[in-house]
Amino acid sequence: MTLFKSFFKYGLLLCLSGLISEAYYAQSKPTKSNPHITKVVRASTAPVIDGEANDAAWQNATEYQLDQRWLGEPYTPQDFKGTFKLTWTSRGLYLLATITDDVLLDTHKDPLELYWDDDCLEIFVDEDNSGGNHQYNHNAFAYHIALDGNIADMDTDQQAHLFNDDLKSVRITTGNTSIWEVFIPLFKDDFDITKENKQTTLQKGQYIGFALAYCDNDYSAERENFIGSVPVEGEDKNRGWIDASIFGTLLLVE
Ligand SMILES: [Ca+2]
Ligand SMILES: [Ca+2]
Ligand SMILES: [Ca+2]
Ligand SMILES: [Ca+2]
Repeated sequence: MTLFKSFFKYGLLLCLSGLISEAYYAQSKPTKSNPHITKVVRASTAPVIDGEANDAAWQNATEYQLDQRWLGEPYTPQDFKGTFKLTWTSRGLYLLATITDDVLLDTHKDPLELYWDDDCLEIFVDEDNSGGNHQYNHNAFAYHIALDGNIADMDTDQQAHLFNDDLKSVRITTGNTSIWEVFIPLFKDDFDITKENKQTTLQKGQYIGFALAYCDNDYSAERENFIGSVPVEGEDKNRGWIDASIFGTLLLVE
């Protein structure tokens, strides 16, 4: 076979395999623009939410970096460093975040006042991975978990409310390192804070919109950094609280 023929043959093969995988991907990929897909493996035993990372489910779970600077100046690893792991059961998502932060600051004692300017872990979740606006609706949620354990987000009345009865979170801090272990139930966009809401039963093959972030403030009036888990295109990267299209996508697998 001449060199030309061999190039032609393998080029054609590569092209065909590309088309096949493209067709498969098109069939299964989510419709929103952010292509950042993370496979999350099911836990055979759900982690105990106690701030201890010794659960079997966490031992082999992939660790991801929390390293996308959405707001603020460049920072050092002493100022902030974050990693996280995810797993799931039919009941919901489980998160283990390990955060190094040199100064823990909780200036606003009212949990509904400027909670994003205190140190907090922020969990973005979009049950059906639809993307789109969620500022004052429940197309998606942006749960802010404060150092005192309060969990706040905006509701349809355009006011902040507590979601302490929905998620379960425990933080244990040793030195400069905090472990946040969180159970995150999923709710559809007809969620009504005044009613009992039915949790979604999670299934293999399901896509979920998800991002994680940390608001780091050490000594300022407003947060110094906001560091997320997914890259956000464009100048304005503080869009997660409004636009679920910037979230990444989780794919639930066995
Ligand atoms: Ca645990
Ligand atoms: Ca810090
Ligand atoms: Ca949605
Ligand atoms: Ca801090």
